[in-house]
Amino acid sequence: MTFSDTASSADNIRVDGDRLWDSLMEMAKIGPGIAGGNNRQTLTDDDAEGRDLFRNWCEQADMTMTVDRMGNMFMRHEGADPDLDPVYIGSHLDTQPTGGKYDGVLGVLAGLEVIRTIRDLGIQTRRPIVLTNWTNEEGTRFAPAMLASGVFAGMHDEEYANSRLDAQGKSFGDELDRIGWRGQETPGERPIHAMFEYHIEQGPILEAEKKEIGVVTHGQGLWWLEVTLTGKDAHTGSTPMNMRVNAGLGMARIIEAVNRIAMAHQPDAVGAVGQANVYPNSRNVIPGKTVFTIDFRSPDLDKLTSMRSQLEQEAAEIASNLGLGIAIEPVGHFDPVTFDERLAGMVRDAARRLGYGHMDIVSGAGHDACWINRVAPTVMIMCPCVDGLSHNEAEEISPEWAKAGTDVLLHAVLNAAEV
Ligand code: HGY
Ligand code: MN
Ligand code: MN
Ligand code: MN
Repeated sequence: MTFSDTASSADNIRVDGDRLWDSLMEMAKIGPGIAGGNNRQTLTDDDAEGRDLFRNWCEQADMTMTVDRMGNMFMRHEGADPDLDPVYIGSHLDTQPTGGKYDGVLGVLAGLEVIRTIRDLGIQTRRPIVLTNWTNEEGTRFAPAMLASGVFAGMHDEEYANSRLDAQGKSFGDELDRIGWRGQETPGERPIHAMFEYHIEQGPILEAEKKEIGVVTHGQGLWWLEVTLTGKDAHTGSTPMNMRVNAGLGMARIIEAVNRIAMAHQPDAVGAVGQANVYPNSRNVIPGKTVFTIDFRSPDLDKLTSMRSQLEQEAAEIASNLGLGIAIEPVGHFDPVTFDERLAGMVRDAARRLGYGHMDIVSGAGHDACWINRVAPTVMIMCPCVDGLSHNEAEEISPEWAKAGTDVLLHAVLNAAEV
């Protein structure tokens, strides 16, 4: 029975919300955090264990797996016409060190629930459906974020990706080989008919507006700038204030400048420093070196560019005034994203038919879909999260929210797989 045969009664097709929630809780047991969330960082043994569980679940649903040279996992559910370009769904299984249970994981396991539901109902879609787990979306262990989907979309080459180092000096390539998840397929050699990524909002808008569904029409652009300040280690007690070359003071002034510049570019601009290292990091040594990463974002390309150039100018002045050496290296970037309006219409139509409150929204966070959007029609679906909190172990969603977005994903995918 194909989906179009059931179109008249399709509106009452729903996913199994309990089965979805059980899968989320099962996956959350792998790489647990210390405060109820997850620490399942990319290419760790925990990531490998999560990949194995995901693969087992997909194989139980008769899906066939292909892995590319970046470790991206592609689980295929066959369609009536196997020669047609597939519809892609999915997200990422890797988490922040102090991440939640749903960032990325919801999109992967909701995609699995869509396939499980299609199989339970005996529906055969015209097009195949491919469920993906993209390697290293977070970019916290190996910068930049969305590294492997970026290689897939032709934004980074494999040599660059494999050379990225973590804080212990281990490379992406060595770690991918160590956990045994480097496949054979050349990244990007896969025609995509349409890509849907379902993800928690990671912000406060949907909950505040009491909408179950966010139809993501745009995504913020991003600059990650790694700053290295070089001063001089010296004794904090015996060195006169006018003789200090204090890299810590320089970092403090630049962090304040990041905040001030973002505030000056409101309403749609953000900036922060989340990662910082002070050397030698000893209580009684004036820091001779600091290394920290600036994160600027805006949906407005001009604002994004203006924040970066204003910061670089101010940072150079701050360094010069303090006698510090300065180096600024871009370690992550993507322009603001406009997603596919035809696919967004399918999401709105599904939410409307299913009776879920929905609104258009701009994604504050970056996602693999931001890169895939460059090589295929792509859209995102979002669900609210409690207090808009994410990248925090207390990240929380409700089972009802999880199910609502998965119902919408199911219907949007069934629609896209027929055209
Ligand atoms: O940084 C981001 O926006 C994503 O969570 N990697
Ligand atoms: Mn994510
Ligand atoms: Mn994230
Ligand atoms: Mn650019």
